[in-house]
Amino acid sequence: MEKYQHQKIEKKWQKIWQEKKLFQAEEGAKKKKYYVLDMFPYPSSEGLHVGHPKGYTATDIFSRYLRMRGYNVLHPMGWDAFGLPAENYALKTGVHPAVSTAKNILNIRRQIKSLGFSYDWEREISTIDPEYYKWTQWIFLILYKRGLAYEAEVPINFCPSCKTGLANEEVVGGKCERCGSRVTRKNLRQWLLKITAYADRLLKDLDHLDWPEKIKIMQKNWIGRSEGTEIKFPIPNSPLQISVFTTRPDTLFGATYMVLAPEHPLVEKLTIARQKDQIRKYQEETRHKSDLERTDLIKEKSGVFTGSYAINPVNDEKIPIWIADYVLLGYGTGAIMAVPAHDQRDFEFAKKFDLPVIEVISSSGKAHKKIKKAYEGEGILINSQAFSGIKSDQAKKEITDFLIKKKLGKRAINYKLRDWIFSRQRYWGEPIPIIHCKKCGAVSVPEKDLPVKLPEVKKYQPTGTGESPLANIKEWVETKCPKCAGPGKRETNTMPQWAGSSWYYLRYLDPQNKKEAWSKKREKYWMPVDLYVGGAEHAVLHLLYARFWHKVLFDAGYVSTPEPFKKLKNQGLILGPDGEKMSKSRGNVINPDDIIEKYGADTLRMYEMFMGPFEDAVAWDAKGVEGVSRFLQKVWRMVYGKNFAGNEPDKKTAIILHKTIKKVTEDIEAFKFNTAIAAMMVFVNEMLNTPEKITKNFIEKFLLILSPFAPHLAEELWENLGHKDSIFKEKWPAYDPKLIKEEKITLVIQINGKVRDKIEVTSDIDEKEAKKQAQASVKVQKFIGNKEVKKVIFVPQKLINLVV
Ligand code: ANZ
Ligand code: ZN
Repeated sequence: MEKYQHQKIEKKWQKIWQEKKLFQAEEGAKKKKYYVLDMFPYPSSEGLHVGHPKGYTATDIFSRYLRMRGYNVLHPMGWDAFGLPAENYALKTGVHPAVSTAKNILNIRRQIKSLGFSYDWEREISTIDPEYYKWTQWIFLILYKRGLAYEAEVPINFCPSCKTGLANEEVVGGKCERCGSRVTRKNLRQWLLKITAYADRLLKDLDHLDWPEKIKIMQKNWIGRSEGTEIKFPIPNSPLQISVFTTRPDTLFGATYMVLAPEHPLVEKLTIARQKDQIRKYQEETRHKSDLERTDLIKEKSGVFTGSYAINPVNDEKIPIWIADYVLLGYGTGAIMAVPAHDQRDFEFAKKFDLPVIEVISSSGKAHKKIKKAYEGEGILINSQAFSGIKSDQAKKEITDFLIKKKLGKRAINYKLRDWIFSRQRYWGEPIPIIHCKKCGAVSVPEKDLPVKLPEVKKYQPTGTGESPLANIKEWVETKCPKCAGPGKRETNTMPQWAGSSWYYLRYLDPQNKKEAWSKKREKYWMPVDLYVGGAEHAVLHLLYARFWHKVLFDAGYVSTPEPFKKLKNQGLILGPDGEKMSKSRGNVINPDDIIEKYGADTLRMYEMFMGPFEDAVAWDAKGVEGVSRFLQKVWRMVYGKNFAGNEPDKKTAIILHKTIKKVTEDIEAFKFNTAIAAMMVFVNEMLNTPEKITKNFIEKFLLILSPFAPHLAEELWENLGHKDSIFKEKWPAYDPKLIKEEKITLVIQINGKVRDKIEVTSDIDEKEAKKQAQASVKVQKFIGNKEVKKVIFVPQKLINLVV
């Protein structure tokens, strides 16, 4: 008998599937559709990680299963190919990012193909392809036309020695990752996208999504909606006012000082001559700090008095105005009223600078003699004149109404979400399709001139003025204004890596379309994505950006659903054999190529599904791989070259089969691949005990349920049984519920925890029926007699315990 040679059969079937285009999604079919999407990979030079196949195998099993159930399945793959590593590599070696990226794609495509996934390769896309990014630019222009893309001076991280803007990830401990110099903040002209205009919808529509609760909560926190009051504090003998945003207007009588963010525009006007030097010095120090450092709760508070005062609008008290770095310019109004008795940061600040602490909220309604730390909860107002004795909730309303009447307040909603800084001073990204004209301002590149192609450059070094290397290419930068035909200059900033991945699932619908980004008809048929699978690390940014773009496209009439991804699943990490996160430096990285070569793709696929629950992080275990490999060899020996007699199996054997079909079917639907595989393993062991009972029809059904998991092996054995056509053109086997019902099991009967009898019952017996039959047992009656059954413990299919 021939041995199981994975290398031979896997290559063979991958070739046949490809040639026959077996997994192509159909256009114009009347069938029910299902869109199964994987998060597409970044083609890194390291190639595929064993973590990738975990998600990809799950979606592959699911897609193959759905096709066998008669669905028209769209299951595509592509490359998220712009990105920093390729550009940094170019900086070091001079190799064009397009060259290194193409090489990486070649390698990672080979790896993905070697796993036998059923992608529709006709729909492969790459975000760096001008035919692709043409439409990324087109979407940017939709945003621009709708007033959702704008230019502004924004403080960004800037390295004074590299003379370039840095992403947050490139700042390590306040220093430039590349040269180690101290990073400072610099205002640079940037393009921003107005995602804040969609904050409420991005929040509300989460409710309708079938996503992990954990991810929804992360998005909610990121959007960070809070309701509160904006209060104006007048400045005596001046037309100026300071606006603050607070969620606690009930604490207004406890405000004993105010704080402006050091960059606040009023600081200049409010600082008295004597304080100017100190204030300037403090402002300068703040420029070197990140928001994260500034708001760190355990850090020692610091600040400087401006010399000016404001008036508390509820009691006309004069309170001093300070600046301090714990107040951020970018949140609320960039200024706060400080209530030391009820905000711990304010409390620490007040202690340090000897400012008064006035208790105005008390849980009991009584004042405390000494305050050792801020009480941040709600309660009953004290020391608050006419509002004393009222509960926080009510007081928030009444005090706000009072301020509204005095025209010194209004209700306000604030979001933590900021507009999305969308430009990068980088080469390897989509050019932003804008031309700057002295007369006409920022003008869209006309659609007929898209794509604005990325030109060749000689040097990838940033220019030193905070502009991208594109600014060095005079012939490219200098162009004509599309509006007035006067001289124009191209925008030299490029888009961030998030751009291409914010809409790629739409291009898969219609990747060859030269006239449109996608056709309306296809969009209507395929969208939304029914199932999206990927790592939880994309919980916030990618998923939020894609939802934002999708909503804009929805408003502009280009898509028909308000949300792109109906259902989301996150695969858990695969850890190294040592239980730690895999990393080169730890030396615990498993290379999928090695596993495929030694054991085969089917073993790798099945092992990754068998490791544990799909969402859990599980450590790699070489013994587990061996176990799965032995299982597949067992299946091979059970089937290959055998002549099975008869067609219908005997009843007892049929029951086992139908039970297994039911279990595997339900587990695939629930993404419980590990228990589906366990059931198949049990099944095979039982069959090997009575090999004479295996019939042809019977073994075929088993191969059908195995096929999504180990497609190459199943296909080869299917052929070996005499079939001319692919197993993947077959229907998924149905199970017979009647047969399963007839299955008998042994139920253990306990009285007060002691085994007293064992009876044969049907496997679907419920608690009520089990109790009845147990009480009918003669052996049991001896122990119960006339006693009353006080409690019943029932373990389905196993035991019943009567407590008397
Ligand atoms: C007075 C007050 C009293 C506050 C009190 C809290 C407790 P969330 O829920 O996150 O929206 N705040 C407002 N703008 C700020 C800024 N730019 N930088 C730092 N802190 C700022 O928080 C709202 C609260 O955060 C506001 O309510 C304000 O402090 C502070 F017993 O105002 B509160
Ligand atoms: Zn012009």
